[in-house]
Amino acid sequence: MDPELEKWDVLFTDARLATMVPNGTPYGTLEGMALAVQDGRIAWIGPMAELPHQGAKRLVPLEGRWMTPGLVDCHTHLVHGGNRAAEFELRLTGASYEEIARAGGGIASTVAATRAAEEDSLLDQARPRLEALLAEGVTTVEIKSGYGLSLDEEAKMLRVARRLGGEFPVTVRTSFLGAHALPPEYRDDRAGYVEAVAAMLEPIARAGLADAVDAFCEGIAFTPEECARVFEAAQALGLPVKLHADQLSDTGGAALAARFRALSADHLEYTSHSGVAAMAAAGTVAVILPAAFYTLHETQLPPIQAFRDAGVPMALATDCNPGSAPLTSPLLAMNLACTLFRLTPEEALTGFTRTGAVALGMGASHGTLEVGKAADLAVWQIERPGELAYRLGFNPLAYAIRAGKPRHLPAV
Ligand code: DI6
Ligand code: FE
Repeated sequence: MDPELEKWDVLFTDARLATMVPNGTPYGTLEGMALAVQDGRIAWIGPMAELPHQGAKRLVPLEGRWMTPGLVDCHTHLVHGGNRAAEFELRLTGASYEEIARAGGGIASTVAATRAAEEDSLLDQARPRLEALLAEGVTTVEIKSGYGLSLDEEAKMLRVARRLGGEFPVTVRTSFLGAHALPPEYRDDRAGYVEAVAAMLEPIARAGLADAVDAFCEGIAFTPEECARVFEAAQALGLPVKLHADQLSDTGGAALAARFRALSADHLEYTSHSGVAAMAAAGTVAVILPAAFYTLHETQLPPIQAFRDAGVPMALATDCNPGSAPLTSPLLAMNLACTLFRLTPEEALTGFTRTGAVALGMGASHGTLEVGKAADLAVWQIERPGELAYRLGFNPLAYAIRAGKPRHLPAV
């Protein structure tokens, strides 16, 4: 056989690996390592001294730099029309997020801007936000619909999400969030809209536009019973579910998510201890979203210690959305989670890698540095992994690799 064919595609040498696989050391650290990539997957990991003489088509000496799994941003509303800076200014004069929503602003104003935008314009608007995530090492991103609120408009948003995945070196997972808000044309017919959402699922699924189904369970959005109706329709189609749960009040959202074996329940500031226990029993991931807490001046802390005590895995995400979390920085989300919620930097990085992947149903293939997993990697100019959560507004990414392909060529 041609010896060239035997060679690995890429070989990283002299690396410090934060594998994020529990091995008794913080971050699952392995030092003095080599990592080989073949066909977009991690093919070999081992000490430099045990490196086989296989050779590689491309050799990348890391000179002791840290490598982590590529970041997984498991909760975003990245595709949307317009922005809500005016609402930000209103809130600073005293109006609350809920008051603005009840007065017809909030999500409804983004629905109007999203409906008014052509598909290509939505794509143009989303690109720079995605580029900002990629610049900080994101290799997988979840993108929700939820600002269209009709079959055609939700499908438009999800097509834009799919197109972003085709255009950029990133894995995109989509969630259908038809039950995000009541659209104006259904103002007096809640039940009718919930049935309409349930009916949207089949064509959305048939078009391959949704990897999961999400809903907003909240006083200003949908009741647990209404969300359950949507979840039943999702499960009948074999689609996994997720839930915006207990963000502004305790509506029993965590327990509802657990009842449907949701991949994740997200936000959770007001989740009760019985909700935590239900999530633990169901294996539902808690997605922590500190940017929304920060932006809304929330004071109710999510039950972080209860999640730890119950063994509920915590993921972390930007929640990138135009209202409650206009954030496109996973590193700042890590800092906020540590500073506001007392996550450890290791929990924060775990939340953006291993557990973020689990929250998307991708735990078997993504989120850690392990042989056989996707070669989605991030290389950082740092002395210790805790630096990723420590700074505000500084990006130490050297470069990222997605499916084995360097996104930015390393300067070697
Ligand atoms: N919770 C959120 O964080 C976003 N949606 C939701 O249900 C906020 C959406 C927005 O304000 O536009
Ligand atoms: Fe959200």
